[in-house]
Amino acid sequence: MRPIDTHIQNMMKWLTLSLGALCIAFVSYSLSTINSTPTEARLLPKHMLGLTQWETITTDKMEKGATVPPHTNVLIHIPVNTGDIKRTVLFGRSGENIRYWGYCFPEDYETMRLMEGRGFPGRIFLSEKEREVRAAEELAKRKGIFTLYRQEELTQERLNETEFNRGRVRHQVEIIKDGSTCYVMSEGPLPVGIDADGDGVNSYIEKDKGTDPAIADTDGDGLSDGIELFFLKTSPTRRDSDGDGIVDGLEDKNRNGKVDMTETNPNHIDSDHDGLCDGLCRVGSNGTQIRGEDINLNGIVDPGETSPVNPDSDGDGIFDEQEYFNCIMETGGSCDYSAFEV
Ligand SMILES: [Ca+2]
Ligand SMILES: [Ca+2]
Ligand SMILES: [Ca+2]
Ligand SMILES: [Ca+2]
Repeated sequence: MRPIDTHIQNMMKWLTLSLGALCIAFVSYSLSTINSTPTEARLLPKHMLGLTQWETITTDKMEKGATVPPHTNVLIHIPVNTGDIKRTVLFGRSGENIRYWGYCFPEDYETMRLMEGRGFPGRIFLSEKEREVRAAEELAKRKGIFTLYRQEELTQERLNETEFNRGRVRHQVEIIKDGSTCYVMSEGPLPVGIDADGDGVNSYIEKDKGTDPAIADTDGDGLSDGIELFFLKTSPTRRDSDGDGIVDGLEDKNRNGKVDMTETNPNHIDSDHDGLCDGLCRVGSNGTQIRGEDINLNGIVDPGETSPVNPDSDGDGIFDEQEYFNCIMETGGSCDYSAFEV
């Protein structure tokens, strides 16, 4: 690793560990120089300027989607009138694996100036990973202290209680207002952008995944792009992700992004593992037969259909697929859903 990289990484670590004090330094500095210098210069104390690279993500870039580079001081300008955005959406839900932290200022510096007397005017945010690491550091510190001096008080409860949780870092923000200017420092690249259609997917990820940033449900299957991408892991551009004939929105009926007990799995053609697919699937050696459970593909168990979430729909101890074969034996083949045969 080049010395400059090591230096930047050390800086990153230092910045992270000194978050609270540093933010206050930033703000004091910014308030003292309002209107006389560029924003970048206002947000860092003089002695730190030039040590780490700066990059600004403009409102234009935010609309199209951009990447926050790692180990860089990044300023992002969130466009006005685009609606408040969750931190997790703004940074593309990458915070569970990547340490990042930052803070946002109100749209206008006048508001900030008015808030000056009432403590820190910016709002701090931390990624999930950052919180986890901080909590672990606090825990390690606490364990050390208790082991040496207060071993008798080392209960599980005390171990779980961290200084961090008791408010060492205050004013954490999860909803970021449009028009805000935010500073962010990250250990890894972050996909960043606005969420114009409110589907929980930012403009960078919409571009990356080929979904429409102006339509919340790109494939029109009843599930938003965000539910599909982040929760169900189904395709946001294909209505029937698993190809069993039932569209994703009829499989996750209550559209909560989870496969509940009474729902079929939109990523598995045979949810109850009884050998018959949830809707209708091509079977047989040449794929000319069509067989399944919800044969009219409406997401409801109608008379004449077996349940795609119960391998033994009538509870007689014989699995549905066997019942199907029994039916063929008894009727000479009229269970073959010939109406659907191709
Ligand atoms: Ca979106
Ligand atoms: Ca969809
Ligand atoms: Ca399906
Ligand atoms: Ca089945």
